[in-house]
Amino acid sequence: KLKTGGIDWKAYYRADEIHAWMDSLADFYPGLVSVVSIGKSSEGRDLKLIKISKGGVPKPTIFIDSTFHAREWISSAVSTYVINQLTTNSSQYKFLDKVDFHILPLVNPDGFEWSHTQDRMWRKTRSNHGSSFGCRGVDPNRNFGYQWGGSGTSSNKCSEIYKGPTAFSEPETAALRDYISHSGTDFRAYITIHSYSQLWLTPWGFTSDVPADYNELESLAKRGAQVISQAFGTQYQVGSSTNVLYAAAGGSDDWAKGAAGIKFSYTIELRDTGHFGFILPANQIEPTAYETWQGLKYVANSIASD
Ligand code: ING
Ligand code: ZN
Repeated sequence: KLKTGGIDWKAYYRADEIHAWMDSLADFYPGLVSVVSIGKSSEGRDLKLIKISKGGVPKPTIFIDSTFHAREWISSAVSTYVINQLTTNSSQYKFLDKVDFHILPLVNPDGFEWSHTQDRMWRKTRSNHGSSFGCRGVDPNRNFGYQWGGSGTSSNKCSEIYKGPTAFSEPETAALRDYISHSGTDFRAYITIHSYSQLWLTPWGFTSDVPADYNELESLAKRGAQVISQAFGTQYQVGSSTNVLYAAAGGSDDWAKGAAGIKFSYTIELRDTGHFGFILPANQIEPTAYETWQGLKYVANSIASD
């Protein structure tokens, strides 16, 4: 635990605590870490992204985000665990000579705070699109501009899967798009962390067809899932979103692959399979984060040796 802005993986933390901790890492590891705000949420919160790089020439980069959905608290507990590993144990990870990481723990900080203070089961953003019933928010994972508005989305402002009035209507999804498209980074993997169901999902979400290079995506995901299971026996299912779960257009992984051209684009649905669901007890943070980190290291190693 650092002296300033400390968090741990025994409890869930608030947006301000997570963001302050990220800033403290940038102070503590100036040669390894930088923190930038890639934009602001509807309610004006920073969208803080941490870059972890040993420096030198720009390297192939793994992008990880979490907390698209407000109630999926375990997702940012895992992404912060990854950040903690990559910073406090950086010398242990040889792949950092070959790859950089850009990590955005709280894509939807407004919804996350709403889930902490008002409604534990909140999913969407907190934007106001003029619903006559006073309904707020858009499903950020239906708001991306690749096949936007297709299967598994809704035009109803009160729906949990409201796609928004237009693609990228939300400042949060627009900021993510702009960062990935314009930062000039060579992104090789896009990994968005959700919960729950224990799934390692590939595109597409808009169709039951699979990408032309599906065999490569599936092979890496299956090996990653195998590595996860070796920690505590947690079983993950692997396949495309539509085929394993349900059709849902406008997801960020479809956009990352289809529009941004990032080859290894995945959605990971963490523990559990429904017993606790979104309300995963804090005593499962450490094992969940540890096992997921094993799978993510496998991805990092395979991109580093590419
Ligand atoms: N599940 C995802 C959702 O947004 C998903 C599933 C993944 C849909 C990828 C589309 C693309 O509905 C959760 N739990 O949020
Ligand atoms: Zn989700």
